[in-house]
Amino acid sequence: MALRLLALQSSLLFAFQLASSACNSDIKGPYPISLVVYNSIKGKNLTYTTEIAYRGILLGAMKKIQASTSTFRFTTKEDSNYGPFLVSVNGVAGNPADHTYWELLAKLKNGTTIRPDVGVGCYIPNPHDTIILKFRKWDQEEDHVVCNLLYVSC
Ligand code: B12
Ligand SMILES: *[C@@H]1O[C@H](CO)[C@@H](O)[C@H](O)[C@H]1NC(C)=O
Ligand SMILES: *[C@@H]1O[C@H](CO)[C@@H](O)[C@H](O)[C@H]1NC(C)=O
Repeated sequence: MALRLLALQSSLLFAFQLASSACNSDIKGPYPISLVVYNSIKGKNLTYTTEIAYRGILLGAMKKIQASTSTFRFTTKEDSNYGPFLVSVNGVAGNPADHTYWELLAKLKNGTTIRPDVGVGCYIPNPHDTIILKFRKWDQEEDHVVCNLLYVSC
């Protein structure tokens, strides 16, 4: 009887350990990303690094950087269709009259730079991504080509 109880107890314990280890392996830790503020008009870059939650959104990482340093500030404007639109970074604001805006780019681990097809509230950086916020004009000759291609494909 005692032996049977012991056997039951140990098999229960085993099942518990199995279940808890399966759960633990589902919990994935935060991972590092970098953020480069690339001001192509003033020609100066600023780089920040932070840890982003597993599959966390870029906006969360940007808020985290903003909270931890006095040298990164940004503002957004809520768009009813697409969520937060990045308006200004470090006091430099995009302006429809000047055709300027902050472009969102991501340099992947393999070196390829992509232009995400969603904004900061939807983009989920990959581990070790370098996010590039690039102040630029949207009516530059090359822009038209790049933008049109991207918009057509989405
Ligand atoms: C023109 C345009 C822009 C212009 C808008 C400036 C202007 N005043 O014209 C510029 C070049 C600034 C732009 C930028 C971006 N855009 Co854009 N844009 C468009 C486009 C082609 C037309 C929008 C439009 O004029 N609609 C007509 C007007 C009357 O309606 P509206 O509601 O007033 O339009 C405003 C919003 O669309 C807003 N807007 C434009 N793009 C974006 C993107 C985001 C994330 C937000 C929140 C708002 C927003 O600006 C418009 C003018 O004020 C659409 C695609 C389409 N054909 O609809 C993509 C589109 C809206 N853009 C898109 C994206 C992804 C971006 C960028 C994130 C690209 C990038 N990687 O940098 C950036 C925004 C970065 C940031 N700072 O937050 C996506 C949004 C998808 C999504 N679910 O998030 C779309 C749908 C294209 C696509 N790839 O599928 N964009
Ligand atoms: C700024 O960053 C961009 C994007 O990573 C890069 O192409 C450019 O050479 C950098 N400029 C300077 C001055 O470091
Ligand atoms: C890098 O990875 C992206 C996405 O996984 C892929 O689309 C791209 O072709 C890759 N580039 C290179 C140079 O391998």
